[in-house]
Amino acid sequence: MTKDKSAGFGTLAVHAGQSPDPSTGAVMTPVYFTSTYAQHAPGDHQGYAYSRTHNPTRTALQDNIAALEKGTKGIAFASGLAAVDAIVRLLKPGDELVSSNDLYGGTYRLFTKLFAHYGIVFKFIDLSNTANLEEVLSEKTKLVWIETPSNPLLQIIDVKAIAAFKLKYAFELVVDNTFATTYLQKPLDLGADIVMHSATKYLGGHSDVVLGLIVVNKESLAERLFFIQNAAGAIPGPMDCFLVLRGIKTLHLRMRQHCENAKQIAHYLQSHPKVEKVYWPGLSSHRGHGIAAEQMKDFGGMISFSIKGNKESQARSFLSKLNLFTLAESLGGVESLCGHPASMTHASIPREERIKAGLSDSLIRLSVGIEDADDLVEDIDQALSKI
Ligand code: P1T
Repeated sequence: MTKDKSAGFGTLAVHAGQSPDPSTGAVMTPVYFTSTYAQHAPGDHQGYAYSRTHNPTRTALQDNIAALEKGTKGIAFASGLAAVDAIVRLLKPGDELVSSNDLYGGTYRLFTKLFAHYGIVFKFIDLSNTANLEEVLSEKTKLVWIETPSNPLLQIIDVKAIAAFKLKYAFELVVDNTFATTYLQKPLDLGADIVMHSATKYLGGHSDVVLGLIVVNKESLAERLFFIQNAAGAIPGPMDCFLVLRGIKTLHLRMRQHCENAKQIAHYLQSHPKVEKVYWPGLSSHRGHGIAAEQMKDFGGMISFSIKGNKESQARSFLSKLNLFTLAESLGGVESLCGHPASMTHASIPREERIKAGLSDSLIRLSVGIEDADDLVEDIDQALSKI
């Protein structure tokens, strides 16, 4: 059996970065609950001196995600936002970051409410039309930030087309791969420089851990990000690393079911007379369907939709009638969740910005789990029948 990078996704998901523990033979990576390590003489140790800098459980996770994303280095953080924070720390005052205008509210808040105070300039534009990028790029642009599919409107951004602008402008392209996951999409292969994950979502997969991951394939970026990881110290604990390592082992199996269930629900919603609009890139009516089919293996488990009449009260009423879908923040767990982005995950974006970007008060977001699709459709059907 090969465990090298040529192995298939499932093989890498289960094995990459991991081998039986040499001291005991433990098949699962031990959870190294230690803050420090004995040294033979000052500075003479086995590669581990202090757990903010290195921890073997974290190393296994970092090597695992690097292999899956086809990068050279993985760097783990205490949360998805801590990973975003580390990437923006690559910038200095006066630098510009251009971002797509549909993105997780917490990322927007970190950009505009924290980093903007340090003189970094943020520009938010619609990047589902990549031609818009030309208008804002300059020699000051150091990062271009995209989510594809985006949160919560499931916009698709053409990663290769954005990467092509790097021939003319010197920026690093960051792809937040949280919604697609490394199973469905490989941003580094498409020309991105930095891939970022809220591993809290599909990678962990069981809604029991908060963690962030970054993968790069350039040594210079890896060095700077490892420096930030150690110098700023927003590291995940070993138990959290273990939980994400364990989650990733079944990522491919779970994602297939998430995608299949989402497909059934999206088609059901699309044909329902009370439904106004369905946002799921697998529908041929979706604006980004063609690009999604090219750059993704399948279309993912996230769906947003609106109800005819476009009233917030209807959205709230629908959400209150669901039984199987739990009303909650977050996504990507085995269980189905539902949410109201305007008042929940994206409430930190000013309403007028949200509306401009197309995120209405009536939008409903579903994180489709791996339960039986028929049961999920039945739940949505009974909730729609009551409004
Ligand atoms: O929650 P945390 O692990 O810090 O990750 C932040 C984050 C980053 N990027 C994307 C695309 C995300 O969706 C998130 C977190 N999102 C939610 C909690 C949510 O319900 O949308």
